[in-house]
Amino acid sequence: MTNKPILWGVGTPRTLRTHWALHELELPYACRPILPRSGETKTAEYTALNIRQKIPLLQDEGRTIGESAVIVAYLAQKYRGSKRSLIPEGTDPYTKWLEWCFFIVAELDSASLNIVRRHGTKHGLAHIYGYAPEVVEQASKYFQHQLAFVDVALKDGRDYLMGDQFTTADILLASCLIGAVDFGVEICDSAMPYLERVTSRNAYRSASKANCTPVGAPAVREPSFSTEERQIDPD
Ligand SMILES: N[C@@H](CCC(=O)N[C@@H](CS)C(=O)NCC(=O)O)C(=O)O
Repeated sequence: MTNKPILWGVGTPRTLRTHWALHELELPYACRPILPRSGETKTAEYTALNIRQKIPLLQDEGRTIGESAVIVAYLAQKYRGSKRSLIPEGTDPYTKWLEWCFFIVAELDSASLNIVRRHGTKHGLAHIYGYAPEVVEQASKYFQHQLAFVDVALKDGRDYLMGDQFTTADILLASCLIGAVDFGVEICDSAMPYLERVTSRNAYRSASKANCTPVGAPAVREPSFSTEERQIDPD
């Protein structure tokens, strides 16, 4: 029995967010590397933990926490004030951070990129949700329109969304920018150097490795294929 947090899920930008936060905070954890659309989110064992049958999911000190943005916010809150704090102090910075987090999840992810991903063919899921090129085009434009607000912020020369401090808002934003590049949606000028800056962090690199799909994993796997626990010790 382990007292370390257990993170369920690998292989998607949403799971990457949660690995990244754990690596930023240098927290040892165990990973159950299950994949989406593999059958593994639908097993009885996993459904008992997460009735929504989605990854990522974090188990920590008796808590079971779903939703990638919530998991990273939970970790940030739990380890706030530490050397590697991922959440700003003070009511005004906290409120601004919260605004960025909700904006990114609602506008950049749910209202646009997720639609591009579901209905597009470039690394997308059109084979499951249906091919809808006009919808993809509109959602891409909407993403770019919303990203203009990020552009205005980054153009003042700040390193991170909250200024000098790297926070979970950057983890959320970077995961969306990575997704956009992957799906062929153009990102604004200031986003490129920002993305290079945040993805050159050691924690990003090690989290990306931890988030890798197990080598040789077939698209549809037997429930028992990969549910062995991987122990991860961020350096
Ligand atoms: N809003 C959720 C979305 C989670 C989600 O949709 N996860 C997908 C993979 S990206 C999933 O687990 N799908 C279940 C499956 O396909 O088996 C979050 O951010 O955590």
